[in-house]
Amino acid sequence: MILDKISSLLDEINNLDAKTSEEVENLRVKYLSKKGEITALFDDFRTVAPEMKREVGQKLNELKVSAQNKINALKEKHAAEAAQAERLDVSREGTSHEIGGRHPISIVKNDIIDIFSRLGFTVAEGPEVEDDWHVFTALNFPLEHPARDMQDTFFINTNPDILLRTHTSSVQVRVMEHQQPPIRAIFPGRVFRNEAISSRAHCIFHQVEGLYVAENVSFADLKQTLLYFAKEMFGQQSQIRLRPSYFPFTEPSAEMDVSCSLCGGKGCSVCKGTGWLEILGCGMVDPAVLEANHIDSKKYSGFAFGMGVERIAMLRYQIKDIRLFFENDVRFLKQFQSAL
Ligand code: 2U9
Repeated sequence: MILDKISSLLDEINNLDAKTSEEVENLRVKYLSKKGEITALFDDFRTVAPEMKREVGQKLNELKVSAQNKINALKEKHAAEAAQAERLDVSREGTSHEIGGRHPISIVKNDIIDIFSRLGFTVAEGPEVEDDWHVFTALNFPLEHPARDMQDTFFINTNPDILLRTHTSSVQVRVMEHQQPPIRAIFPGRVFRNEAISSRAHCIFHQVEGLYVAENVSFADLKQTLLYFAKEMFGQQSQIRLRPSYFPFTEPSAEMDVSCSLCGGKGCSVCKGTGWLEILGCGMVDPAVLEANHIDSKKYSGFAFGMGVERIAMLRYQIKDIRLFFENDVRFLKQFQSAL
C-alpha cells in the first residue's frame, strides 16, 4: 500500500545522517534523483484510486519536502564543517625556512667595492675567456714571460691566442679601448692560473684590481688611496708599508703590507713574528702600457693595484686553507650567514 510506503520512507528520512558530503550526495541520488525512491512513488501515484488521490498526493508532497529539507540540512552541516577545517589557526607555531647567506668571498669583495666606491671608483667587469692581447701583450708582458707558458696559463684547445684570464687587468685594457682619461675604476672578477692546488693556492681565485689614470697622478696619490683602503678594511689603527717589487705593467712597482691587526704589529703566529701582512701589489702604470692602449703618456699618468680576495678573506676570518672557499661545505658557509 502506497501510504505505508510513504510513512516508512518518512521515518527513514527523519533518521538520515551522513559522515561526509559525498554521503549526502549519495542520499540525494537514492531518494530524489530521476531514479530515486521518492521519484518512483510519484510514478506509482498515477495508479492510485481517484478517491485516494487527494490524501496520497498531500502525503507524497510532504515526504518530498521533508527529504529535500533533510538533505539540504545535511549539506549545510558538512559545508560548515569543511569551512571550519580550512580556517587558519593563527596560534599554531610556524615552520621556519632557512635562508641562505652570502659566500665569504662575496662579502669581502662587496666590502672592497664599497670602500673604493666612496673614493669615486666605478666598477667594470669583462670576459673570463680572453685573448693574448688583452691579458699579456697590451700589458707589456715580454714574449718569453713564463706566464705565457702552458705551465702557468690555461689555454683553450691549445690555441695560444685564446686563454682563461690570469688577472683582471684585461678588463682595464678593454676599458681603455673605449675611454680616454680620467679613468678611475676597480675590476672585480674570477681569474685562473695553472697551479697545483694546496692550502695556500688554488687554480681559480678572485681578484679586485684598480686603475686611476688622469693628469698628474702621483705615487703619493697611490699611497694615500691604499692607506685609506687598509684603514677601512682592517681598522683605523692600521698602518701600511710599501716594498719595492716588479710587475711588467707597472714602474715603479711595490708590494704593500698592512700592520697585523691581531697583534697590533708586535708579532704573532699569523704575521709570523714580523708584525706585517702582505695584502696587495701596486705601482705606477708603465708608460709603455699607456701608449699600447692609445693614451698619451706625456699628458697622463696613472697608478694601479691588484689584490686576491681569498687572501684578504683568509686574513679577516683567520681561515687557514683556501680550498674551503671552493668546497661549499654548509658547515663552513653557515658561519658567515650573519655577516651579510
Ligand atoms: C693596467 C695597468 C696596471 C694591476 C696590478 C698588481 C700590481 C698585483 C697581484 C696581487 C695578488 C695579483 O691576485 S694577485 O696574485 N696583483 O700585484 N696588479 S699592479 O696593474 C695594472 C693593471 C692594468 C692597465
